[in-house]
Amino acid sequence: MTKIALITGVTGQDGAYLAELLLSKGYTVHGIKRRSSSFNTGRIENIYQDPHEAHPRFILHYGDMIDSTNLLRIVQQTQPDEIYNLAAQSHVGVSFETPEYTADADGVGTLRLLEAIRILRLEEKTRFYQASTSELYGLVQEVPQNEKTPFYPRSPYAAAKLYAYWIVVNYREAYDMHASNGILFNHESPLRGETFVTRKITMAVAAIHLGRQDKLFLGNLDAKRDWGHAREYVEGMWRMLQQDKPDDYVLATGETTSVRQFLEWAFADVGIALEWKGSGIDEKGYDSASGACLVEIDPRYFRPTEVDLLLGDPTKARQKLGWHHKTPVRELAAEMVREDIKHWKAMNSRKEI
Ligand code: NDP
Ligand code: GDR
Repeated sequence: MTKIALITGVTGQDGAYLAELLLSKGYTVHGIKRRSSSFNTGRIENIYQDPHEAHPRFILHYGDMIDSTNLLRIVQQTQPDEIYNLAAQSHVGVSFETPEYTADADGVGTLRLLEAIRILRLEEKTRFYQASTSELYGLVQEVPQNEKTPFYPRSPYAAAKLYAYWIVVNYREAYDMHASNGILFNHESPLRGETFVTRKITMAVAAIHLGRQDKLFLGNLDAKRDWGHAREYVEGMWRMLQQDKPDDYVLATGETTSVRQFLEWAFADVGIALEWKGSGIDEKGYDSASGACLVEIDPRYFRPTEVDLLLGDPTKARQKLGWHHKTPVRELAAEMVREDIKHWKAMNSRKEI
């Protein structure tokens, strides 16, 4: 029997990779996309299927995590074997600007989906994956961070995801649901949203290299993150739902890198060695060959409360799921720069038409 999956957040980075993975495994994949006045399906163009085709295996539904009846109806119509809840206002910085919306979409939205499963009496049929996050660890309590490390959220985003994490655990225990939290550390790719720091850097470096942009403004360069490749992390999500028993797992690389280091690598990939002068918000990065100023600090990108250091311990996922990351962060940075150079070149040729 063909398995049926429902993915919320299918138009995002992880949704796109996961939909592709599940289609390759023979699933019928339903995805929820938001109504938008501008195009928001760019990442899933390659797997899009015309709804007029006979028996499409990739089907999109309009929906929103803040609309209970809509979610209930989609779950009822699709009768999924697996739900992957990836939809979220996922930007930590933006969550300080939109805290109530973030709580609704990321926190209560998760509850709405779990309730849909319960109301429709699908507890025995439907397995549930929750996109939990290393942001739950927030203020450093211990490193490396594993499934037993205490949480200390440092943003409205992390607080909303903390609620989602615990409501998943509670529904698993209260109603015997197959519901699992993937506590994923940062994962990036050429499909990464353009305002997250890695992609912001690689797009700017590619644009500077091609003469389209002069410099880049960033916030805290000293934050450290455990960065892996998104394509590998969605495989881990799927593996969690193939286990006999639900559980919570950390997916991480076990290595941490500063924003500054990632930035230096990205510039090195276009042949530029950065030289730093000044300190604090007056620190600037220069092209050591030409002397041009390429990086400045803009305090607007500082967060009211920051997460300084994330470093995950993926031992449990390795032992129980047989999952491990493959792409080192240095290679990831190089791939993203390469793809962004192609991206800007394609934009150029589109302009010429
Ligand atoms: P993205 O921001 O790329 O994608 C988020 C998706 O959620 C998009 O499809 C977006 O739609 C959708 N969405 C946002 N708000 C709503 C809403 N109210 N109703 C319905 N859909 C909504 O995130 P990622 O793919 O990077 O991450 C996927 C999930 O994993 C998120 O929940 C994120 O918080 C979590 N996570 C991500 C990590 C990472 O490093 N990438 C690490 C740990 C957890 P649209 O395209 O229209 O904006
Ligand atoms: P993060 O990712 O907050 O870890 O959340 P992001 O790339 O936004 O920030 C990482 C670190 O870089 C610092 N930083 C900047 N960040 C952004 N966005 N823009 C800047 O200009 C900038 N300058 C410095 C940040 O302060 C931070 O320390 C991501 C999201 O995908 C979440 O949804 C997910 O849960 C976590 O990863 C794990």
